[in-house]
Amino acid sequence: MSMIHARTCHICEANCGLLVEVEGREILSIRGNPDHVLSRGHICPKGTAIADLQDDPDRLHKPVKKVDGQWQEIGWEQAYTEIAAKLVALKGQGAKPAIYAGNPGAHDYALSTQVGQLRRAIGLKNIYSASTLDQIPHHVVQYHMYGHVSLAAVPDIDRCQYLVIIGGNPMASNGSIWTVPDFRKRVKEMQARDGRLVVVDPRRTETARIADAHHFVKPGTDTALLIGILKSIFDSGLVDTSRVDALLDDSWSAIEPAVAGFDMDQLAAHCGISAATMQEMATQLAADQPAALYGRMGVSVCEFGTLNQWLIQIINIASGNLDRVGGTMVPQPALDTINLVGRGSVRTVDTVRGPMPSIMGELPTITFADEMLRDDEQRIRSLFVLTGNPVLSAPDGAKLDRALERLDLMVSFDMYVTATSRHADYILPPCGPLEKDHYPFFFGPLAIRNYASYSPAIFDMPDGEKADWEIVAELSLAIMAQDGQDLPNIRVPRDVLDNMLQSSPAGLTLAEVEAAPNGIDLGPLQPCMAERLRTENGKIHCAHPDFLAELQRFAASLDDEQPDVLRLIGRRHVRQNNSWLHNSKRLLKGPDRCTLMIHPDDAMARGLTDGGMATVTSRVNSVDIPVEVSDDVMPGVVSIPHGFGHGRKGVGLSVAREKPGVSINDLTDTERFDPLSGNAVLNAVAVTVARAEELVAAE
Ligand SMILES: Nc1nc2c(c(=O)[nH]1)N[C@H]1C(S)=C(S)[C@@H](COP(=O)(O)OP(=O)(O)OC[C@H]3O[C@@H](n4cnc5c(=O)[nH]c(N)nc54)[C@H](O)[C@@H]3O)O[C@H]1N2
Ligand SMILES: Nc1nc2c(c(=O)[nH]1)N[C@H]1C(S)=C(S)[C@@H](COP(=O)(O)OP(=O)(O)OC[C@H]3O[C@@H](n4cnc5c(=O)[nH]c(N)nc54)[C@H](O)[C@@H]3O)O[C@H]1N2
Ligand code: SF4
Ligand SMILES: [Mo]
Repeated sequence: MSMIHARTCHICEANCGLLVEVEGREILSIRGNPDHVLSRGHICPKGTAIADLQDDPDRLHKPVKKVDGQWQEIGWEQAYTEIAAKLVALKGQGAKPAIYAGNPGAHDYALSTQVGQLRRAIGLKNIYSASTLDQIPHHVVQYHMYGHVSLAAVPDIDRCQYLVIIGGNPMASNGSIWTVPDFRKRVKEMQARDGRLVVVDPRRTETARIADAHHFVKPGTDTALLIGILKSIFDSGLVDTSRVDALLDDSWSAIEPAVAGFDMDQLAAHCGISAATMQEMATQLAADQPAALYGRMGVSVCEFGTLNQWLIQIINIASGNLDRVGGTMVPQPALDTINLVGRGSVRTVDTVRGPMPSIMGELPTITFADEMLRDDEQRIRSLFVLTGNPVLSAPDGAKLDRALERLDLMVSFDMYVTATSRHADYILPPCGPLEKDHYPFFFGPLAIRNYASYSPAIFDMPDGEKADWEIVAELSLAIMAQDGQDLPNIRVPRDVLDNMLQSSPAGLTLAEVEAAPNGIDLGPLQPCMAERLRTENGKIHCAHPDFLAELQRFAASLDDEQPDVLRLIGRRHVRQNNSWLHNSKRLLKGPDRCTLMIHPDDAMARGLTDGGMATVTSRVNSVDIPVEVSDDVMPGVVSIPHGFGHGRKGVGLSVAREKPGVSINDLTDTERFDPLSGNAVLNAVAVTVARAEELVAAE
C-alpha cells in the first residue's frame, strides 16, 4: 500500500513543502505540498529529482579507500581507525590540517551540530567553506551594523509595492539569504495589487522576464548605481528615517557628505545606467509605499561586495523601508539562532597571501589552494572536505586540482566520486536523503514568514549506512581517542534541535512541530529591529569607518581606465544546483546548458556562430565551449553557468559525464577578492573570446 509523507526539500534555501508518495522503498511520486505554510504547493524540478538522488546507482554506500589508484570498499571501523592514525601521526610531525565545508552541509541541521566536534578533534579554530565564495560580505555588514553576523533583514514580498532585485535571480535560484518559495506567484500577487518588480542584471534573466522593468548593468559596477540611488535620495530631500530614528547612531550624519562629492554622470557612465533611471529608482523607493531593495550573488561576489551590501542597507534605511511592513524586516523564526549563537566575529588572520579578513572563523577560500601549494612548515598537508566540491566551485579549479594532489591525507564526506573527492584517500558516504530528518535551521531566520517545519526520515537507513552527522561524530571520537584527548558526550541532533526550539521565544517543542506536517505558521514578519539589534549600544552602527574608507577606494577607482575586455558572469538554471545535481537524468535532459552566452554584436566581431566552439581565456586559464548567441546578455558580457566540468578523469558520475561541460571556475581567479570580507570574485572576470582553433583548422 502506498503512503504519502509530507517533507521539506533540503536542496535549496526555499525549503519547499513536498508530498512524497512511497510504496515500501519505492518512490512513486514527489509533488508540491499545497498545504505547506510557506511554499503553498510550489515545487521545482529539483524537488522531484530527490528520487534520483535517493536511487542513484552511482551513489556510494560504503566507505572507500584509494589503493593503487583504485577505490576499495572498507568497513567504517577500519576507515575511522586508519584516518585517525594517519592524522595524528601527521600532527605529530607538525603538519597542518584543514577543513573545507561546502553548501549542502548548511541544509543539514544534524551535520551542523557536529562540525564543531570535528574542529576540536583536529585542533582547528578556523575553516574554509563555500561561504567565502558566496555570502561573507552580508555577514560583515550585519556584524558591523546590527551587531550580529546573522541578523539579516529580508524583503517582505507579500506586502511590498516596489521591489528592486539587483544581482539575484530567484526565478532560477528560488531566493538566497531570502527564503521565498513560490516566488513567481508572490510576484504575480504583488503586480496584481499594482506593485512593481525591477531587476538590475547584466543578463535578461528569468526574473527579469517577469519584472516590470529590467536594466542592464555592466558587471562589477553596481556600486556606482547604488551610490547614485543613495545620492539621489539625499539630493532630492527624500530621506525618511522616522521609523528607525531612535535606532540610528551618530554616524548616520557621515553618510550624506560621503556620497555628496560623486558626480551622477560619472556614476552613470561607469555602470551603464542613466542618472534619470537612478533618480527614478530613488523616487520610487522613497515614495509613500512600502518598498525594498535586495541584492544577492551578483553584487556580493565582486570586488566591492561588502560596500554594495552596506549601501543596500543604507538605501533601505534612507528610503524609510528598513523595519517596515512591506519593506525589509528581520524574521523572528521558531528556532531563533540570533539568541542561541554568539554574535560572530570579524578578525584578521595571517595567510600565505598576507593578512586577510576572517569572518565567523572562516578563512578566505581564495587562499585555500595556495596554502596547500606553499613550501614552508605552514603548508596544509591533511584535509577534510565536508559536502563540498571546491574543484568545481572555487576559483581556479585547475590550481586546486594540483594542490589537492600534494596532500598527505585527504578525506571527503560525499556520496559521489566528484572532481574533488577523486583526489581523496578516503570517501565517507552518507545515507540517502530520504533516510535523514530535516529542519531549515539556517533558513527559518531568513524566511518571508515566521514558521517552523520539521520532517522525519521517510525510509529506514539500510544496514551499515550512516547519516553525515554520525560519520562526523564517530570519526571525531576516533581521532580524539587516538590523540589522547578527553572524549565528549555526543548529543543527538534531534535533542539539540528540541532544546533550541524550546529556548526560542515561540517556545515550541519538537514534538509540537513534528505533529504539524505542513509546518506551523507564526505569522507575517513584524518590525522588531529595536529588540533584535545586538550592537553594544543597541543602535544601528550606520557608518563603520571601514565602509567609509571603502567608499573612498571606490571613488578613486572611478578614474581607472577600463580595459577593453569582455566580462564573464555566471548563470544558474532551475534544473541544476551548484555542481551536484547533474547526475539526474530528468534534470539533465534538454539542450546542453553549459554554453557561452554572448551578444550577437560581440559574436559577429569574433566570427562566432551559434553552436560553434569558442575559446575563452582569462588570466589563469582557457576553456573551449559551445557558443550560444543571445541578446539576453548585454554587449561586452559573456556568461557561463557554474557547476560543470564533470569530464575530469576519474569522476564517477555517469549521467553527468554524458554532458560534462567545462568549469567556469577554471577561468576565475584567486587573485581577485573583496578586501573587506575576503570573499572571492566570481563575476566580472576579464576574458578574451575567440573562435576555437580546431574549428578554424577544420574549415
Ligand atoms: N563561478 C561561480 N562559482 C560559484 C558560484 C557562482 O555563482 N559562480 N556559486 C558559489 C556558491 S553560492 C556556492 S554555495 C558554492 C558551492 O560550493 P560547494 O559547496 O563546494 O559545492 P557544491 O557544488 O554545492 O558541492 C556539494 C558537494 O556535496 C555533495 N553532497 C550533496 N549532498 C550531500 C550530503 O547530504 N552529504 C554529503 N556528505 N555530501 C553531499 C555533492 O555530491 C557535492 O560533491 O559554489 C560557489 N561557486
Ligand atoms: N537552481 C538553482 N538554485 C540555486 C542554486 C543553483 O545552483 N541552482 N544555488 C543556490 C545557492 S548556493 C545560492 S548562493 C543561491 C544564489 O542565488 P542568486 O544570487 O539569486 O543566484 P544567481 O543566479 O547566482 O544570481 C546572480 C545574478 O547576478 C547576476 N550578475 C552577475 N554579475 C552581476 C553584476 O556585476 N551585477 C549585477 N547586478 N548582477 C550580476 C547574474 O546574471 C545572476 O542573474 O542560489 C541557490 N539556489
Ligand atoms: S525550489 Fe528549492 S526547495 Fe523548492 S523544490 Fe526546488 S530545490 Fe527544493
Ligand atoms: Mo551559495
